[in-house]
Amino acid sequence: MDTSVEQPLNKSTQISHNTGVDPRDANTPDNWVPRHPEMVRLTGKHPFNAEAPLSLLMEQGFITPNPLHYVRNHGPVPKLQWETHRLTVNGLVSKPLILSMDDIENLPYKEFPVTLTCAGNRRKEQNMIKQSKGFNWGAAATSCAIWKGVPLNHLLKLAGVIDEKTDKPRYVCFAGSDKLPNGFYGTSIPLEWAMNDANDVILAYGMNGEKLPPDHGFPLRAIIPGCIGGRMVKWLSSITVSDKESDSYYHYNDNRVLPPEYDMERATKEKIWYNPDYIINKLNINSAITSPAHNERISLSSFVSTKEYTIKGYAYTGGGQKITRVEVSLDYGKTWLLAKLTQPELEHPVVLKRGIFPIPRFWCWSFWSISIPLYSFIRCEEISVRAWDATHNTQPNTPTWNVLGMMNNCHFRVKVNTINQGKEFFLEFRHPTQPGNNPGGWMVKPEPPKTEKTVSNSSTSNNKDKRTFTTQQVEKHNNEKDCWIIIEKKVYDCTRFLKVHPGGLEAILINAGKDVTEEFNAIHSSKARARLDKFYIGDLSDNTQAKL
Ligand SMILES: Nc1nc2c(c(=O)[nH]1)N[C@H]1C(S)=C(S)[C@@H](COP(=O)(O)O)O[C@H]1N2
Ligand SMILES: [Mo]
Repeated sequence: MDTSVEQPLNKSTQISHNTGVDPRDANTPDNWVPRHPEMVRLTGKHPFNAEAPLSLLMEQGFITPNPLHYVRNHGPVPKLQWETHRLTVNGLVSKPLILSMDDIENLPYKEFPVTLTCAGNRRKEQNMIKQSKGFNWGAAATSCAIWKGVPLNHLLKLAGVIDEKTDKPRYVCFAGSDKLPNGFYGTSIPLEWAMNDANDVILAYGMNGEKLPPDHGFPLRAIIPGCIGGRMVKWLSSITVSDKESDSYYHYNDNRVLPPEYDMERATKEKIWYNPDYIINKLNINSAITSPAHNERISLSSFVSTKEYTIKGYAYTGGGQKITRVEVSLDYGKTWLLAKLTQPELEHPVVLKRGIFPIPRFWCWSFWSISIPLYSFIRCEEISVRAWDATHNTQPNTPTWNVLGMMNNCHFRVKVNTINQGKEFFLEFRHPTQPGNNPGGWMVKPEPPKTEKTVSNSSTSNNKDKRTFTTQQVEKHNNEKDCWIIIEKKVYDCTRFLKVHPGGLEAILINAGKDVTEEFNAIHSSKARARLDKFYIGDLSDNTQAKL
């Protein structure tokens, strides 16, 4: 590892970098991709979407070690080779290029830290209000690494980009190598954004002094500082300069904030996906409390010996703006206390080496902390946080639900409860949610107990001659012509559904014949569950254990 990358600001707890293949990936197309066992999986076994446990992420400090960086994969990781991979640069250019990775590595480079954030960060809070179309991100869909790569403007000049200065709209379209149910992953940004040197758009082949790990786009990906993660195409295979935006399905159908009254049906009917006003590019301002952690406790007896508690967290914003202040409230936002801010980016050796722009751009997260006397918790029911940036933009008090569950940035609230165990009294803290289907969080409503009525209303009642199957019997129906699955001990024959499944045929087929409860619940709404009722054929017999 390049030593300039290591820096004193990290109090990194040693985490293993020699992560092997996780047994959970054994029967998936990703059975060759090394992954850290502590990553919290959010979409069952496959595809891999994961975040680090929030406290573990924060313990790493400013730079996130590669194995703990959040991952967002729409499908299987393409198996690419450094030696054979090629990048094509074409479209509105006078000298189209086909470059090898060695060619790219021999071009000038920039190296600097950037915080990547998925536009779905903190989505589970929205899902607790109403299930959106997206899976349950907690507050750790954000991570920071040192990226190294060729400036995109340099490459485009080499290719002889045509009419760079035109007043007509021009776009740089990126395409990945991951073939998904609706074609290759791809998206675009305005050409002008890519050409402005101060925007630092690069095509990266290095991450924290190493080659990119497979999950993060090996061998090449786009890094667009200040932008949502969704535009930073991984496994990059082509760049096209065009007078139109990317034609990828994913450019239009993902990473948009639709008005709250739109559900999927209405959005598609009204073709609202193509409304340019709803695209997300720059990140919005956001912050979260990371200490106290969820379920952290303070014994009231410690009030005698310890006088203070330090509340901590992160904050970030988009477009290179500076976070200028973070405030904490202990009384539901009636009054706010000013937290101490640190911006490790400004002192980072890699940043100092390249020099700070006359007007500094902030591409990274900031950290904040505030020490309060322990007794201030006594009447406190909730700790909340909000950040402000240089444009005096701040976070809203309440979330605005939208069908893709994007850009949630309402005040992050941690509840404070007093509990007792025997004679001991504790303060116990609860975060709004826990990532994935993990239980816990004050926003999570307890499951209503299953009454006779709810059971008889469910799919079982539609079938008079109810059949039962063993897991071994279900396992045999594992292909495109005959495909059964198990969800919560119910067996479904979804052969007829395969072709029309919105998530694609593959998504079901890799689980054919298996128990998919975890996968299904991670991403589907109750509506989807209702749609499945038609395919219900019977129950799993009690003497077989469902394999999870
Ligand atoms: N080719 C490709 N690029 C992709 C994606 C993908 O699924 N395929 N996911 C995008 C999304 S939504 C995000 S948030 C970032 C995540 O990058 P990471 O997995 O390295 O954290 O990659 C983006 N680039
Ligand atoms: Mo994302």
